[in-house]
Amino acid sequence: MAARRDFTRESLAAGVRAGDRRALARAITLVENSEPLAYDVVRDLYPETGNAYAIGITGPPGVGKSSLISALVRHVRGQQRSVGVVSVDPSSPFSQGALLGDRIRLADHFLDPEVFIRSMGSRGHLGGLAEATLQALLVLDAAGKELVFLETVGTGQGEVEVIGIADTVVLVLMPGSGDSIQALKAGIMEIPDVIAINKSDHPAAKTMLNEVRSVLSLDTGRGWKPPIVLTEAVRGEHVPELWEKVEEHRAFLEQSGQLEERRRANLAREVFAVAASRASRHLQQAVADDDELRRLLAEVQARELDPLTAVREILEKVFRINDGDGDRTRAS
Ligand SMILES: Nc1nc2c(ncn2[C@@H]2O[C@H](COP(=O)(O)OP(=O)(O)OP(=O)(O)O)[C@@H](O)[C@H]2O)c(=O)[nH]1
Ligand SMILES: [Mg+2]
Repeated sequence: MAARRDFTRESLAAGVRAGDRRALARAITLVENSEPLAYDVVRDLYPETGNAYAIGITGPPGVGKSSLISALVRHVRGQQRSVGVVSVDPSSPFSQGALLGDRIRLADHFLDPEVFIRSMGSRGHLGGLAEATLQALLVLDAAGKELVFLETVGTGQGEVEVIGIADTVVLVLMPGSGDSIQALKAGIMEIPDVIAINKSDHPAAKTMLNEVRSVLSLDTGRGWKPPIVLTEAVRGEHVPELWEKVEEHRAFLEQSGQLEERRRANLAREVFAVAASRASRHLQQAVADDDELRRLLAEVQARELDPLTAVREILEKVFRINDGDGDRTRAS
């Protein structure tokens, strides 16, 4: 094994394959910092991935996502399954903030060699958080983790990218998170696969349950009806039931052939999203660096040139695209 901080492409890939914690930590740090070595290692490992089952845990701030993951990890460790946890905090410029809270929540598992826990903030992700999350998942997958939990705060659209790579998405709500109910109802938030109403010790838990049920009754025509589980993460109440629902969803996907389909769609979307975000960054940089392109923008702002003519000229110069379709620039 290589000396400390002395990983080569080969030794790092080998270390990850062997599930070596130090190699895993190093590989994910490299991924976080968009280092070329991470790119090489993930590239080497990619053919060996596809075995881990990824569970996305999303929901508004403070509903108990980390507490639930901690309880779920305890539960699945009872079944001897190896686990990875990636906790993503898009709002945190540094991962330390997220880490502190999660350290407390997930502290029970830090000494367990079969559990690898990592927090990621938005710091330094040239390629975006979704890209880093996908890479981290692939690293944990190649390391032989059977289950990988992905935690991210979500109240609407932003988290979709991060959670979009999960096989099963669990939305965690708590009594009083009415905004999420509205978001679900309005279709801003996609209907998840499983819903946990956590902090069920709260007196308004039943009301919340009824509200969620009524929203879900509007969602027809899917083969899978999202089950709702009332949980109390800190005491581990109904955590086995929640896990059972995740397993049922997995069985449903596998038996109906939808798991493969979903993974294919997720990967395609991920590749497209990353490519689009890079193209968008490239475009911004190119315009910022080019006097002529900046002048085009100024002319639009001065109402001397119409916007679509500027779009056409910019696209032609930056990407050599000349189909004249202005809408295509709205990469998001
Ligand atoms: N009463 C009660 N409190 C809970 C329960 N689950 C979690 N909490 C508490 O809620 C607070 C937030 O829990 P976290 O697990 O950090 O929630 P989170 O959703 O991960 O929070 P962020 O990652 O910051 O969005 C903590 O103080 C927990 O102890 C529960 O079932 N009942
Ligand atoms: Mg958390």
